[in-house]
Amino acid sequence: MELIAKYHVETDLPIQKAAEAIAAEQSTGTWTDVRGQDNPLAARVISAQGSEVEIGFPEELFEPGNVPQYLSVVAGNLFGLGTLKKVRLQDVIFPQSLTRAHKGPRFGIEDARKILGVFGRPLVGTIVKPKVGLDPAGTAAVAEAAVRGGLDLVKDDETLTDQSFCPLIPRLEAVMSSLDRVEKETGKKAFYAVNVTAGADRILERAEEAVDHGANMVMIDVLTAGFSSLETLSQNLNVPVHVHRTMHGAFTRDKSHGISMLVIAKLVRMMGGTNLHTGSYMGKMAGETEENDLCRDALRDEWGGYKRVFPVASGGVYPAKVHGNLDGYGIDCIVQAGGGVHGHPDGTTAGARAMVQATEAWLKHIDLVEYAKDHKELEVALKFWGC
Ligand code: RUB
Ligand code: CA
Repeated sequence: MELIAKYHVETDLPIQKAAEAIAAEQSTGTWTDVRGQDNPLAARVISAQGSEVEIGFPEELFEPGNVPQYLSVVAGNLFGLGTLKKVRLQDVIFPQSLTRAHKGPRFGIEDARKILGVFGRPLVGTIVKPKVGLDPAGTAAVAEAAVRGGLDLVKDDETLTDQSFCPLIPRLEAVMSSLDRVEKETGKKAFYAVNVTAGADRILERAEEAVDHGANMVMIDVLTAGFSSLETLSQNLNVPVHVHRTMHGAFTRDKSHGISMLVIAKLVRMMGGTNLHTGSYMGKMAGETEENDLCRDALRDEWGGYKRVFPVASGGVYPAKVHGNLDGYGIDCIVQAGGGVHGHPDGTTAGARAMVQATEAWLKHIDLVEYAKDHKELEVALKFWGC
């Protein structure tokens, strides 16, 4: 069995030669022939046409379970090859020997739904804003207001971890006691994804401490912390893991160079994320529709025996953007807004209600403007931000 990697390549070389250079550099070869390079670990060119190349890597090249090592092969030195002007890793088809080496999510879509008791509709979430500057009590007040407005998930910003202005454990305790109060009063449950991102030497300890102090979900910035840190969390914690993709633009944005979001989505599912930011169909960071579709399917289709993962539509989302995102992602997704909740003229609770109402309208196949006629928070939001 092989691992198959698909690349987009721009080069002045004949495409076959460029493909051979990638296969050699990433397996047994180097810039000049060396004795013994034609050994069974040599990668082969499966196809090279136009600018699209497929390379087959023998599965024995890989150390099962070692995700950094997989990346050093399929996404390693080739990006620096002087003969290639641009190269983008578009997709990776993993052999069973590697998918079997990872357990995937302990908590998938169905588990998260059971915890919340929410079925048959998308989850609606928020990022606490302002993203930094609030203290623990301030963060908890915003979280409480959001959940009182009907939201299912509240999360930290990717830049908030354990800084002195808002230390993690006091913040977590304040938010969880607010959410407990809301649950006792109204029966409404919500996740708080506390950002436990830290260096590899501390992340598990930090996450375990968070769970000991009542965390019902943790969040990790997977690309800055590393895929193996995500796997460490997902396999050791008894709570779902929300995965933010900050830094992805450095390699996903250029459609002819870098690494596709699809590859990141597959790795996050293998490593056990429960929710992954996959981009908005409409919003300030709107991705390419086709790439969003591919990520959505990679997270939710049958694959590797893994549980299903929620795609998260986020970034510049507000009520008028909800329908476009739900048309793309369907019911099994999380639609999430920061500014689009807390920037509502009537405050966070009203902003949360407007997002929930926009979601209800989509579920009922009712036009947003029509629905807003008897849903005042949505009406105010549409007037304020446009529709
Ligand atoms: C969005 C926000 C997130 C985005 C990142 O805030 O804080 O970091 O999710 O984008 P707001 P993506 O709703 O105020 O724009 O999810 O595409 O990685
Ligand atoms: Ca953010």
